[in-house]
Amino acid sequence: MSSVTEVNTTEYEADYDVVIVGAGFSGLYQLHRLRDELGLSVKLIEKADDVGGTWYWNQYPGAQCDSESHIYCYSFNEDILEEWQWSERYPSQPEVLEYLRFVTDRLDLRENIEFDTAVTGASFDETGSQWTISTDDGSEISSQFFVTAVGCLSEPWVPDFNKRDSFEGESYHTGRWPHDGVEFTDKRIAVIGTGASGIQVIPEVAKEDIEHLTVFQRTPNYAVPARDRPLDDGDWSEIQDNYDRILRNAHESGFGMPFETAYPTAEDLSMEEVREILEPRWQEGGFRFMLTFEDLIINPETNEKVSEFVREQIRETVDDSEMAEKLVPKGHYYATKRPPLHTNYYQTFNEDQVSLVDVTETPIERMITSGIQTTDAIHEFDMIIYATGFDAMTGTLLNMDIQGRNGLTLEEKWEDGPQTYLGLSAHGFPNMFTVTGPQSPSVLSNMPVSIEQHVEWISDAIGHFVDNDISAVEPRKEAEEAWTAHNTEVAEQTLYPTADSWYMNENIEDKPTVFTPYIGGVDVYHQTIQEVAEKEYEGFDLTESITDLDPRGDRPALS
Ligand code: NA7
Repeated sequence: MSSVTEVNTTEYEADYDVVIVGAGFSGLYQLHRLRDELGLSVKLIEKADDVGGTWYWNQYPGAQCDSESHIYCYSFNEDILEEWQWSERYPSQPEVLEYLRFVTDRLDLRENIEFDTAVTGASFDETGSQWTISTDDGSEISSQFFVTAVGCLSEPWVPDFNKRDSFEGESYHTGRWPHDGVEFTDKRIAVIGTGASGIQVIPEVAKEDIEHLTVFQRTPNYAVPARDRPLDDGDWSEIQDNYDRILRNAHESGFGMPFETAYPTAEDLSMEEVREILEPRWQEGGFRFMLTFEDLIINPETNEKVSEFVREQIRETVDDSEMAEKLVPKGHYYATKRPPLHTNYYQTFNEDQVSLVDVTETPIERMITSGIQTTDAIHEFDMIIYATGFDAMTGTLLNMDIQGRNGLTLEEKWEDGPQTYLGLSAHGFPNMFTVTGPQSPSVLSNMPVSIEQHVEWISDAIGHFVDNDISAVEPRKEAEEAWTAHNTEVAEQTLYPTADSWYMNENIEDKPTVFTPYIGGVDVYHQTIQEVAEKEYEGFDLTESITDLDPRGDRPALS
């Protein structure tokens, strides 16, 4: 059970009931739910000049969602589901952005969004049980609740290469791509990084009338063909006829996708039998391939067979055997780093104007005015594209200077890695909720499914607190410790911790090595957070507001 303390807050009227940060998938739905279903006063603050979040910033050529379009969408509104028709199996960045603009206008959300405004600080004032949020235009506003909807991969990361700024040509990060496009014609171009973004941008750049493309690869990836295709009216009516079932299955699955794993294990199968099973799934493409064997991510024997199958496909696709060997991943298990989908990625390396530098053999020594110097050569470029990823999961949250009770900063609290209760809240930070925060399924799921779970849970919780005159709500330290320990325990039963991935914070040197998302499954997770709500927010301390107590009276100590 939760415990309730009583305190007077009537003299501390906040500007808003809720301030939300971020106008991507999460923030938009959060705004709608709180404003239109609960009737609360809500302000949404967004750094960009439009909605879209990830899909606003990542406008590089080839940017596309790896989830299939009919499940990469909101499911909460029947009319929106009926009115919107996706054009491709996987939605490209422009189409997702258009969709989010459509939803924004359809729900009339713009009037509550302050664009072009970055949050520079947020601090919790204990006396009034409210947050003060500072922004880069010098303003401050207050709210009882503070909801971060800042995404998991929104803080671009550029490695600290020696003399990084000395390069005098053009340079771009995929996660901050210029919205008026980039001209590639006749240029010598470098792409650093072969994660999901690099794997999407590389074939698109190679298609252009360029002089040369050089890919700098540190870790080869296991990329599975997307097999994208247009969706016609026939496809669409089939989806519409089954939409309820498809979306229900997605919400009740482990990864937020409506595909069932077909086989329990490959442990006892020969490589020949594994090939027979995987071949049709490889031809079908997409994440269904990853979900072939149930124990893929816990059983090294199954994983090794699936990994070997992917290696065989790469060797078959790339003509030059030396190049193929460089592109074949050997040092980590399949899917322990984010498994990308691709369209013609490996085929690109058969083109004359494309070359590959393996930086584990010839590391980058420094950036120079004309390009990149490795241990064995000087490579001259007109343009460097950094596809080097993000300060994932915590980067944006920690850069917002969030201060909880007694001036404790989130940065101090998470010095050794995130500690949360349910990936939704943190002890010492009352009345703050994180949509798809660290230690929730987030990036290990089809994001809109996890986003809807969180937004609906947070909305119900805030509605309950408002209805019951709860002025402050904060998870207990023991509840948070138990959730953090559970996260680690579940992760340790899998192969994930064996890889140097951004799931493990390993892409950035100073970050603590810890598995950051929750791998217990979207379905299990949903049940857990629902039970917490049903038990009157078990694990939280609730502070009730009444008028006849001293506002500076007893408060739970920051332990
Ligand atoms: P990722 O998946 O973090 O990929 C970043 C890539 O950059 C990856 O190949 C890294 O190699 C590489 N990298 C990072 N630092 C260096 C240095 N110092 N030298 C060479 N190469 C480097 O980011 P993405 O943007 O591709 O994808 C992020 C998510 O966005 C994706 O999962 C989707 O959810 C959408 P490494 O593997 O670390 O050796």
